Formats: sequence, C-alpha cells, structure tokens
Amino acid sequence: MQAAPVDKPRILVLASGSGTNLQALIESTRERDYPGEIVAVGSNRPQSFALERAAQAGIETFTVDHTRFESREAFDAELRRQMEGYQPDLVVLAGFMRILTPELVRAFQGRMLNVHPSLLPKYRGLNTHQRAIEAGDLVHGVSVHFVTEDLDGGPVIARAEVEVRPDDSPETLAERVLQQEHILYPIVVRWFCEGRLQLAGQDRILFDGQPMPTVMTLPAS
Ligand code: NHR
Ligand code: GAR
Repeated sequence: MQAAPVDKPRILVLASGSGTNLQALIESTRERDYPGEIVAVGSNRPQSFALERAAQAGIETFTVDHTRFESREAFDAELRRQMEGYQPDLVVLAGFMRILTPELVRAFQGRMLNVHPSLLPKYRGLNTHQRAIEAGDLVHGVSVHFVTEDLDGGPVIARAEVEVRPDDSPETLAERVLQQEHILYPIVVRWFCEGRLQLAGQDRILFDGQPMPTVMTLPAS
C-alpha cells in the first residue's frame, strides 16, 4: 500500500545577487524524496541573476523593486503581500540585501532563515570579510540563523569555519566562505524541512525538541 501523499513544506527564497546559494538549494531539493519544495524566488533587484537561475529551474519568480517605493514600510508591505501569496512554510534569505521591518519579520517569525558571511556573533552587517581581515582574525566563516527583528542577531543554528590566509583579500576570502555556505545552508534547510528545528521565543533553538547546548560548527578543513 502506498502512503498517503503529504504536503511538503513550501520554501520561498529571497535573493538580491548572483544566487549561488539559491543554486545550491535548488540542487539539494532535487535529491530524491527531498522533504520540501522551492515554490518561488523573489528579489528586490530586477537584474538579480538569482531570478534567471530560478526561471531556468522552472520555479516561479517575482520582483519587488525597492527603488520604486517611498519608504521601507511601503516596500515591505508589498513584499509581504507577494510572499504571502505563495503560502510559504519557510522563507530562506540567500544573499538578500534589504533590512526587513519588524512587521514583516514577525509575520514569518520562526519560519525565516538567513545565511550570514561571518562567525556570528562577530561582524553583523556588511563588509564582513574586510572586517575579519582588518581585525587580523585567523579564522572566519559563515553562520545560518533564524531571522528575528534584531539584525543578524537571531539565534545561530550552525556555522562553518574558514581559515584566513596571510595573502587573502576580501574577495579571495569571500570565495572560500561562499563554498562553505553552499555546503552548510542546504544542510540546515533540510533540517528545517524535516521538522527538526524550532525557534523558541526570540533566542532559543530546539533541535529534535531539545535545546541546543552549543552552536554546531564545522571546523576549517
Ligand atoms: N532583516 C531583519 N529584520 N533581521 C535580519 O537578521 C536580517 C534582515 C534582512 C536581511 C541579511 C543580512 C546579512 O546577512 C538580513 C538579515 C542587508 C543589510 C543592509 O545593511 C544588513 C544585513 C543583512 C542584509 N542593507 C542595506 C539596507 O539599507 C542595503 C545594502 C544594499 O542594498 O547593498 O537595507 O548580512
Ligand atoms: C553570500 O556570501 C551571502 O552570505 C551574503 O551575500 C552573498 C550572496 O551570494 N549575504 C549578505 O551579505 C547579506 N547581507 P549569492 O547571491 O551568490 O548566494
């Protein structure tokens, strides 16, 4: 007898840039019996290559161009309206470059993840690779966290480390961090789709129903 079909979690990805993280997620969700489905990709930039990657994969796309809105609130209201049309169970920020208002974040609280290119809590915000180099850090990396109203401050689910080389520029370092993002993000997204990850309150994570004792961190190879 065949098991009754169960609706898979509906994933909505938001991206602003080249979309290599989106590509890694598309490939991951193509694995046999993947427990989720990317239903749409949205961008604030009409020229984002992420939109082309999505179209190429047969995924619906939408654009809400932030330059056409008078305020962050007006932009977010339209973004939220479009997002809700896809009834996502999970929203994945993949190189999304607009800070989201508390109202939008609350609407998807516990259902929104971000990949951030630093070992949080170090270096919230932008230009993380340059800041790590300038600080003389020997180890840098990437974090995946639940999105809360606190910018890059939501609880961290997992991280991957990257060694900083003496001759690194922000660009060479970014490239190696990006490779780790492509490994780490699909793992965490899968955990969410399998129902293993929960946000409890604003700052606690449950993994398989248990509080996480430490942030899982893949060491630099
Ligand atoms: N929104 C909330 N509320 N909370 C978070 O944790 C968020 C968020 C929106 C985006 C991604 C984040 C990152 O990983 C993210 C996390 C953009 C900026 C930024 O300063 C900062 C952090 C992140 C994304 N954006 C400028 C702005 O005025 C615009 C920069 C640009 O367009 O290039 O929105 O780093
Ligand atoms: C990634 O490194 C991601 O961590 C970073 O932008 C890059 C997007 O690459 N995100 C941010 O800086 C968010 N502020 P991609 O478009 O190729 O996935």
